[in-house]
Amino acid sequence: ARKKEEVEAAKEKVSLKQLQYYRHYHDKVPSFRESILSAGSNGIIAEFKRQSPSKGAIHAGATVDDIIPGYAKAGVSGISILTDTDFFGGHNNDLTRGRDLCQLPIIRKEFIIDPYQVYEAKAIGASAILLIGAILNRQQALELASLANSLEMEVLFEIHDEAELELLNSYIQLVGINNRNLKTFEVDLEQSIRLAAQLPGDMVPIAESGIGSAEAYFHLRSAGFKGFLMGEYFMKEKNPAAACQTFCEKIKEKTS
Ligand code: IGP
Repeated sequence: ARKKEEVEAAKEKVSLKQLQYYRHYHDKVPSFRESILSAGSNGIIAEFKRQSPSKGAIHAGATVDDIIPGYAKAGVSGISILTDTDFFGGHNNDLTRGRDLCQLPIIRKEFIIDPYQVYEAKAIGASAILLIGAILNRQQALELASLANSLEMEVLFEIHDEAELELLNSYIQLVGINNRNLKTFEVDLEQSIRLAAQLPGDMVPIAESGIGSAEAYFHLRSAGFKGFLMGEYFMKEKNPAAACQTFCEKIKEKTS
């Protein structure tokens, strides 16, 4: 309900028409699908996150300028940037700045419930939007995902249980399985692996949350996951980009 009010206020401030004059609205953006599936890609999607409801402050005062170029240099496959302010301390400007600082695909991490937010994602420079199964019905999922595709953005659709498989549609390119139970905040990789086995074959499976070791990464990878969304493990460090670099090097060593 709070998000609904926030979106209504945003619409009053910046009309749909005005969004089309944003610098990035007509940009051709890089594809997550291509980046993740390309040869030699490590599939890591590094997240920029200052705080979260489960952890509180993770890296208060972090700036995109300090971190995103380093994530890119480390060799990740993509970037995730939170734009939700109330829960995650993020801003639309964080994403726009990120777009200017690297060539990687960027996902807009936001609680999307309204088409306006999809246009907004395009205007600030996103390659893809996150849609969260737990807060959408089938009709909304279809409407928002097809709109994203028509604006040449991809869709990462997040699910956390079998029932939410029903919400998937043909406008979804990437399916995120959240390892973290949003009610208990517990992380269970095995539950995600069981769920991944039931996905339609053409959707790229992404493991989300709680990944904090090379062992967990390889375990998920050998179970068929192609993408790995990692936030806190990097962001909790004083130098997140350096932590990301170290992790990517470790992965590379063990892969070859
Ligand atoms: C990253 P972690 O545990 O590595 O910081 O998790 C990401 O998966 C998590 O931030 C996330 C999220 C979300 C955030 C997953 N789904 C939905 C906001 C909204």
